[in-house]
Amino acid sequence: MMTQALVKTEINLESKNETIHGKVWGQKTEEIKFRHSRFNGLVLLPYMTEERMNLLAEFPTRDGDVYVVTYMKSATTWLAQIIREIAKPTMPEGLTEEDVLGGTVPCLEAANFQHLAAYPSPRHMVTHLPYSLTPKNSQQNLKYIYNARNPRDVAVSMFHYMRVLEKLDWDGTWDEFLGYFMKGDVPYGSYFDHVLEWWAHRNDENVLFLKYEDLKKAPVEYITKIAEFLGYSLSRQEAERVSEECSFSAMKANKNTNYDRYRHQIYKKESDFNFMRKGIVGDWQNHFSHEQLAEFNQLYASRMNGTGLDFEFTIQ
Ligand code: PPS
Repeated sequence: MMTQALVKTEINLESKNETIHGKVWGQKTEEIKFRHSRFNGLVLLPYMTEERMNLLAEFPTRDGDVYVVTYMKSATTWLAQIIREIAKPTMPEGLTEEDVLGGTVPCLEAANFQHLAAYPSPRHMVTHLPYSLTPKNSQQNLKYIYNARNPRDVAVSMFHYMRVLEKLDWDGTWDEFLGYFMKGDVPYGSYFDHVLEWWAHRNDENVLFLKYEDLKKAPVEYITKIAEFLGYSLSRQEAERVSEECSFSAMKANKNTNYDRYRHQIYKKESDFNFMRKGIVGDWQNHFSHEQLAEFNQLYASRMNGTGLDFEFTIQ
């Protein structure tokens, strides 16, 4: 999923009376120097206006819906592609992959609800919304796949991404960004709140809680688990095929997953940013100073100790 979801026609169509098209979204403040919006105290991407958030709160769920949920930069796009390869979701009649951000696995926050209503069941959608704001309906059979990634690499990935997003209009330093991240003053709020709220629901029957580092280490095993959760039974050979189609290099070369088609709408003009940036575990080692890491580890311990949730920060 491309978080800075700026497929303008979609956002525009969702707007009830006023046109958002062409308007500068969000604001900068003394404390937060990138453009952002806020909803009930939560920092969000600038296009997520109060109007849009209120619409999202009333999102009409449908029996069979599958929501892929992640904090930003936790490989939403990877999960979406795995789902495409397993479930083979299709576009609604009359819409092409180019019409809706995410195509066959659309992004909930960015999409036009009329478009989402037209998707055949079961719908598969991606979102970065925190637990409290993710659509729910106890009368329906809704499934959630949550993918968590270690926060050091999430911070690094988010830093690089936010610096190139045109609408955020920010090119601050890593040091400045890490300050925001540790305070939770980044789009979608505190990383720790996000993962821990979902972790608390990891044993719910309709929740599959995964980790990026596990997927990296054993893609075939976890792809098989995802398939089972969705009601498919994959042979080892099929799971291996999915794993290959969804490898970092395959996705980097695939126009449906590298988001290059949106680059002029999303990135700063001068940027040669690649959405499929590095796709590794451990890039944090190229960014954190000794002091930053010590401070970060303190925060990590204060939030994670005793929760049972932990991450690998390097893998072989
Ligand atoms: S977004 O914008 O928040 O929706 O981005 P998201 O898709 O969640 O996360 C992008 C990061 O996921 C990495 N990625 C992958 N890593 C390994 N294998 C595969 N197949 C894969 N697909 C996406 C992507 O490279 C981004 O991480 P970084 O560290 O920046 O490279």
